[in-house]
Amino acid sequence: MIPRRKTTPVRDVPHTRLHSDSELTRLYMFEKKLGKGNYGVVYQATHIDTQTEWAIKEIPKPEPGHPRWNLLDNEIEILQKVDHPNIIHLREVLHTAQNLYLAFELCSGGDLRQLLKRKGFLTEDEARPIICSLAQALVYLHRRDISHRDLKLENVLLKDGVDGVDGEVAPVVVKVADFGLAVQSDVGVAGVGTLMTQVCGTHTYMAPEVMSGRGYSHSCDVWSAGVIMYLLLCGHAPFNGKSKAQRLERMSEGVKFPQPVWASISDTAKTVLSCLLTSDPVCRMTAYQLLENPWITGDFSRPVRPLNVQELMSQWHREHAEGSVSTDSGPRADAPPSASSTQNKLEVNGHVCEAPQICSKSPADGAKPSQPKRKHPAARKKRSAASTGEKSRSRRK
Ligand code: PIT
Repeated sequence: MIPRRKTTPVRDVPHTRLHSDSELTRLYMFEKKLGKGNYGVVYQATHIDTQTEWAIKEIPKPEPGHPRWNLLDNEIEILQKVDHPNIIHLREVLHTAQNLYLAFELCSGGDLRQLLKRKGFLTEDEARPIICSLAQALVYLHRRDISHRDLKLENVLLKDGVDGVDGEVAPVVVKVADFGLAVQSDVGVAGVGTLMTQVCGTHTYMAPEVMSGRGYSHSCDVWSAGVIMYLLLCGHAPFNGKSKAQRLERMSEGVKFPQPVWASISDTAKTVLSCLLTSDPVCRMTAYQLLENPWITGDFSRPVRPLNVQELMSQWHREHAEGSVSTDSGPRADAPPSASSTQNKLEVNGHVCEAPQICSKSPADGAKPSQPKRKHPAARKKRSAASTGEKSRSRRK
């Protein structure tokens, strides 16, 4: 069980009031433009006293009382609460009369969209550490009841350049950025209680429950992580459509793998994608379950834990199916309350999970019990997919 947050401590990020922009240029030397995000331009800059490199986002101040102030205050408050190796670090906030400046750690390698544009697609071995880091950042945020709500390739930054020998992607450190749409809900709210309903984010990455205006929670970030993983592995978005209705229809049908490149991608990766891109948010994999998945850990020797209530219930039914349980003699004393299952649907406390998930099945590929255990990627050196017995491309564009 994931421990829930009590209160999230706020880091002591210095706030400096400056009289003019020239005072700012005495502190920092502004260099090249790194990018343009929501409501601001990001520059590389050197802190003159320490000769250290930073990324500074310049945001024009809205009029006093403008609703954008609430968004900015919220963004800064969340940035002050986070401290994780895979989340961009806010160092300092500076104000002049016209502008707000947020000084972040420097990520000089660009973002995942630029990387994908250069490479076309990534191999599983290249994508795995990126998805693992993303999952670690999401577990951290979701434990604090923070939903990012705008995860996309552009918002995942690379700490350093990644071009290794022969066009291979060298090991990367990625950082989640742009908390402009993030929210921290009251304890438990985004996780299990009252749901958010505001439609926000970017269409390609938007979970169906967000797009349709139904209530949503942290699990919308997991959907976006699934879209990112799909894009990284094949270079195409998983769900397209001319209209919102068509996109929603395709999402409810489940993820498909039509491009030829999928033929050389492991079933384990496809299973993970099916679990991340499950349209019912209750049945969707969590960030924590993603971290524990064999595609990430490489450990195929342990049975995968049930991923959701539906799977838990299926497991319960399997375990109780033989002999002792008579289904027509009323519920057993140890039957989970208010749960019932029909062939393809399972109702848990009033919620019906639609499509049956395959996520906790032992992976068909590479799941030989005799395989050597691999350590978690965070603690191990990179090993090739071949050593895990997984079918994996060794392509290079
Ligand atoms: C870069 C390079 C870099 C940091 C950033 C961008 C930061 C972007 C950012 C934007 C936000 C936010 C957090 C981080 O809330 O080193 O290209 O709106």
